[in-house]
Amino acid sequence: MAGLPPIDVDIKTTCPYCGVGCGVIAKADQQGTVSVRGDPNHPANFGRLCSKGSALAETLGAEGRALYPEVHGQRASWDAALDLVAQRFKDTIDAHGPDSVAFYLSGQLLTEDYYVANKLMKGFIGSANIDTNSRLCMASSVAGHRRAFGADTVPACYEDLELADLVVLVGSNMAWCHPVLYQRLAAAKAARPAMKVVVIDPRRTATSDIADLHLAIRADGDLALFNGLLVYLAETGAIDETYVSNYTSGLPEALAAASHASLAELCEATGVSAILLRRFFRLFGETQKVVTCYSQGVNQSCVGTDKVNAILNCHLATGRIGCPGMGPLSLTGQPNAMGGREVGGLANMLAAHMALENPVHREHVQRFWNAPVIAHKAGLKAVDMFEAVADGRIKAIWIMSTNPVVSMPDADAVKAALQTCPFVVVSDIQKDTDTARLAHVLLPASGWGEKSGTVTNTERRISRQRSFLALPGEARADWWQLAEVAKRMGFRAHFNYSGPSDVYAEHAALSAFENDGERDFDIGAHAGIDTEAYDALLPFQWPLRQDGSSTARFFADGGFFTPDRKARFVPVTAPALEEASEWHPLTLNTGRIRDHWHTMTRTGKSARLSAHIAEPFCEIHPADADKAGIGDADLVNVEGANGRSIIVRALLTERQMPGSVFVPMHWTGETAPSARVDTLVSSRADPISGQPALKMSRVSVTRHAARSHGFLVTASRPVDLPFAYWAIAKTEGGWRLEFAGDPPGDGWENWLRRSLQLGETQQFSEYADPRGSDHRLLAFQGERLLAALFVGPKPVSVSRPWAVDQLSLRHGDFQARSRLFAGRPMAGAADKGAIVCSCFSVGVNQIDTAARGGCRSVEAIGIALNAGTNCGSCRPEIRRILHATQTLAAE
Ligand SMILES: Nc1nc2c(c(=O)[nH]1)N[C@H]1C(S)=C(S)[C@@H](COP(=O)(O)OP(=O)(O)OC[C@H]3O[C@@H](n4cnc5c(=O)[nH]c(N)nc54)[C@H](O)[C@@H]3O)O[C@H]1N2
Ligand SMILES: Nc1nc2c(c(=O)[nH]1)N[C@H]1C(S)=C(S)[C@@H](COP(=O)(O)OP(=O)(O)OC[C@H]3O[C@@H](n4cnc5c(=O)[nH]c(N)nc54)[C@H](O)[C@@H]3O)O[C@H]1N2
Ligand code: SF4
Ligand SMILES: [Mo]
Repeated sequence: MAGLPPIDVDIKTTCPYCGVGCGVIAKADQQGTVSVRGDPNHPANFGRLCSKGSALAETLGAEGRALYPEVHGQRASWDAALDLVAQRFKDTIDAHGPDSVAFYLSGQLLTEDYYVANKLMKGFIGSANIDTNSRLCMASSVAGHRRAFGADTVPACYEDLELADLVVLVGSNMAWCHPVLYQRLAAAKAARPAMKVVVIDPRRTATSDIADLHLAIRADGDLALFNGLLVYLAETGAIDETYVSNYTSGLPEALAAASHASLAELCEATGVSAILLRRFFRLFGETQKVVTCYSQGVNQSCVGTDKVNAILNCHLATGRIGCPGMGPLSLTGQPNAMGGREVGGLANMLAAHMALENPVHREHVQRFWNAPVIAHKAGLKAVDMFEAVADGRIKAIWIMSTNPVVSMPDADAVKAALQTCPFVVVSDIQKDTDTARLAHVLLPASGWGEKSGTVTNTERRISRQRSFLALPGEARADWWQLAEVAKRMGFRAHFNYSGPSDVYAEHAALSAFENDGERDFDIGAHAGIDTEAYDALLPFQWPLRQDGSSTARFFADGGFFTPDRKARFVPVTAPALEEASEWHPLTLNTGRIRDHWHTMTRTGKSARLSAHIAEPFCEIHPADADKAGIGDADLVNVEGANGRSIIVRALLTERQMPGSVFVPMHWTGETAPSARVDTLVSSRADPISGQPALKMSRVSVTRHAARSHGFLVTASRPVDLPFAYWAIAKTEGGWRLEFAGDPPGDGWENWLRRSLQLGETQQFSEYADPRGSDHRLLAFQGERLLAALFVGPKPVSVSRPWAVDQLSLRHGDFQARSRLFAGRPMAGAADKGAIVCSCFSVGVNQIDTAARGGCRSVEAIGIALNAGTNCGSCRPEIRRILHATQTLAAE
């Protein structure tokens, strides 16, 4: 495989997190120390990186890596492990047919990995039981595109955001989830203040801080909203009649379906006042250059596909598509969500944007692959797939680059299904993920920096990921694992790739195979590309046809991929309002935070990224909290309609709408076992796309009573955690732990000694208040703090950032040590407060003080404190703090 890794050489690669797809320049020195910076020449980011991208080097550590194959928890050779996987899959297929096996993959795989998996399953095993976490992410957008355009085409590009006069963000927290694109938008708006931004989200998020208009929409109110907009556009003469008659069909039917609601009903269905509705409609109607971006607030819904089409209908009706500064833009979440779609790695798709249900396409693909069979019907989509595992229809599953025991809805059912499945293979870079723990065979994968291939971002731009690190232990690339199993299943000649460039060349050739402009996805220019050219590949947008022609945008002049080349309006109707439930009165909305990535197997390794938000939480409106007797910083039980419940910290905020709560998806069995939110999330899915409604389950929230609450900073990770609630996070020099539950039977000191595996001779300093309820214990080694434990009957008021800093300071004399008992800086000394800027570790109190001292802008704060001057991800929060301080001063 790959030769020696380059030392002290700048390697151009791509960030492995979100779908913005930023270019990164990485370098490793002799000792393996890695540095990263943004690639100034990459057209996605022009040198910028967000907090996660800038902290990439901190997430590459050896800690927890899977280093060699394991079979039933025992180390095994690659040969033994691969033989076993091939044999078990073959035996299962022989005994029960091809549909008794499945692959569950990920939008974080490289295109080459994905291509090999899809080819093996659909062309050689002969089943379409290959689905991916993109089902939870992009499926509704794919289905919406295919219904309207005849293909899964993203018509716009990033530059359109900068050229637009109105940008509408629907169900997207772009400031936190696509931060570099958000920064491009914010910069464009600052340079051209006439540009307007509308945010449509039930919550007031960091993204809404630059919005001219925020519509706090009721869950799933989007469908009524965009239907209302379509009717408004028709009534006010904003329809582009020429575009509609030349390039589309079905507007009258779509209008008829949309026309039912009165204004009052529209207000009811959307939860938005008539004044704000009119303002939005007028803005949209009057502005020609409109871009509508949408993400999980649209896709993750039982009516996700209809929501996508309601948005596309408005763009088609006004002809605002495919021209500079105009168009719908589905923001893709994962780094290679798009690549996965291009190779057809979903249960209802074929390769190269061909359709599984189309016999001509099936024949093309089978002939191109020279395959013995070809899947002829759609396979099981994610939710159905795990149900089939549970009821025994699927008897062998291979899970690669995803953590479904955490991220699937009804996650405990998924866990139980895997526990009973006869054969589970997991390929991951980490060995202790909640899913990897259930593997019969664990295959160690090479990770970012070690692997090589291509990814496609939101704007159809294909970039290389290049390796610059040696493979750790026996880790191997995912495509290689799949190809080796394919060979062992008897398909040697068809999977004999010498490297990822071979796979890519074949993928490119298939995209052009008998494609006379009939299919959008065409990178025929790279058919048969050699390794040298592949290694030198610069980022480019598809299509890039054999003759070198390309296009940055689609559909300005029609040319849709339907049989008559016309786009389809899809008539959609808003769902009936859900009945209020007495037992589960609140809507559970879920999603992401700024500095963590999904199940935290990588970002959780960085102290810097763990500082911003270190605990799972439930955002709740103060009025709802009040009704339930919940105070800020209380712990709460969130109970789902399935009777399961989680424990998380309450965060009272008016940014949350009454009747709805928000819980992030990131915490796991490894980091906070009582806080796996997907155990409560219902697996109800959109009937067209199969995408589950991850943002609208029913829950109730009550105060969680615990006898003891505690906070611990410690140099080593505690091993024994017997508490109802705990959440652990990495810090500089150690760990921080929040916990609550019954006090340990043998006392705090014994527990601490056991949990931190401290020797019998370890001395503790102890403070207990006279009533015996407040305990503080300190352990030192020389001048170094090993552990500081703070326990009380209520959530303990300790300054967390200050306590964390004590781990890396020296504590020379007795006085300095006993000061730690206070749990906060001495009177007069500064307490920086909760971390806002993770790059420079600047806290909210420091920003507040600087604001009171005269700093009036985000730039001024940057000059005074450096905050916000590196990655810029915290700039929306700084702006918010400045605003709050200034408002208070004015009162
Ligand atoms: N920091 C960070 N960034 C990420 C990721 C990460 O884990 N961490 N993951 C990446 C991935 S894979 C994805 S898919 C993207 C997701 O990116 P986003 O979709 O932007 O993120 P989410 O937080 O899932 O949800 C977006 C918003 O939808 C809102 N919402 C909920 N229900 C509704 C509704 O009915 N209507 C409307 N209009 N809005 C609603 C929520 O309040 C939330 O603010 O982020 C990518 N980027
Ligand atoms: N409630 C709720 N649930 C959600 C969502 C939500 O908004 N709300 N969002 C959904 C969405 S949009 C998404 S995309 C999913 C994401 O959910 P997951 O895909 O389950 O989350 P990740 O943590 O990204 O999992 C990636 C896994 O791959 C491993 N890995 C990293 N690199 C490699 C590699 O190169 N090869 C291999 N083999 N493994 C690797 C990581 O260690 C990790 O275990 O969650 C979904 N679940
Ligand atoms: S915005 Fe951040 S997470 Fe997304 S690709 Fe760019 S650097 Fe990576
Ligand atoms: Mo996603």
